[in-house]
Amino acid sequence: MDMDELRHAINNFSFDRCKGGNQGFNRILIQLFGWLGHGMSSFINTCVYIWQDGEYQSWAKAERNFTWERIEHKLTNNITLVDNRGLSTMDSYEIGEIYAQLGNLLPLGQAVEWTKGFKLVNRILKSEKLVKYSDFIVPVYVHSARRTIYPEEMNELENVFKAARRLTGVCPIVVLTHKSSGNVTDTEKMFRDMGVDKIFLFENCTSEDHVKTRGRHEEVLKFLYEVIKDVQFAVEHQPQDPVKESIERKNFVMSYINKCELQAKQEEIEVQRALERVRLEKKKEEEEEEEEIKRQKERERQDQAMEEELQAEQERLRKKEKKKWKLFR
Ligand SMILES: Nc1nc2c(ncn2[C@@H]2O[C@H](COP(=O)(O)OP(=O)(O)OP(=O)(O)O)[C@@H](O)[C@H]2O)c(=O)[nH]1
Ligand SMILES: [Mg+2]
Repeated sequence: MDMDELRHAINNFSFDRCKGGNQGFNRILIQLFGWLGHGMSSFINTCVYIWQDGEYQSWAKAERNFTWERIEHKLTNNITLVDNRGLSTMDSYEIGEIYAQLGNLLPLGQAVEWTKGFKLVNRILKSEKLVKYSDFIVPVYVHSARRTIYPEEMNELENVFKAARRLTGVCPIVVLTHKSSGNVTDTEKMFRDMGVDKIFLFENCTSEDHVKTRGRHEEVLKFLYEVIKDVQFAVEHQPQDPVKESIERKNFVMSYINKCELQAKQEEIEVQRALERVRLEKKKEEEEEEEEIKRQKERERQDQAMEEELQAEQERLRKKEKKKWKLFR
């Protein structure tokens, strides 16, 4: 397909044109997620700039500040890109929030919070009337090719990708940014090893560098085309019932939160137990030290008594000797 054909296919995508009809959907939400500063907002700027093919602007306010909210950027009547707050630790609170987003359980346009405890459950329950079941979410993980992935992070990411597929019905797409300055070959291989099959390489457009090149245009159009093809496949081949699936997704996310909470409580109990063990051991050591001091004192007292007894005996003998000499004189 050439670029015009790709553009035409993307522009004309509509759920109504899928075999079997729209199944209750009317919009694709391309939900970005990834580490802080890896280029999510710049990727949105790149897509909008290339799609509109006009003047460059920083629509998603990259470069100026961190993103804190899930801000939507409409591309076509049926496709919207959603910016996100970047992950900073990838702990269970951040992952729980991402799962809730991918499960379409939280509304757009609100601050992204890494809420602890059961606060996320409350936010999900409060959001029930605000989310649109007609949105079809496509998970897109944005990662800078300048940053290597550590082995423990790979395991975590693999789990996140599996959950993302389960929550959305599509395999997450990976977007590698900083293509020209990062270690693309190794980073790409790591994602392939994790089972990711759709990886797109980008040198994002920025305010300093937004030259329109054929390569950039083609990559953005191919990316968007893959998104619509994945969605079309899912809608045409998997039974879709947005309301029923929303309940299943909610159960999945709730049980994840529950499991993390139980694990956190269990860890806390184990920490308390370990502290108690250390406290008891210390107490025992102190008691033993005290006992030893007592024993030492007792030994000293006995030595002293023996010494005194010896001296008294010597004194007695000396006196006896003296008396004997007096008698002889
Ligand atoms: N050279 C180059 N710079 C990039 C690329 N992507 C992003 N940047 C720069 O990296 C910095 C962070 O990019 P953002 O797009 O703001 O990153 P983000 O993921 O939205 O980060 P936060 O919202 O801050 O969490 C900015 O200065 C961008 O200009 C890229 O592919 N190549
Ligand atoms: Mg951002």
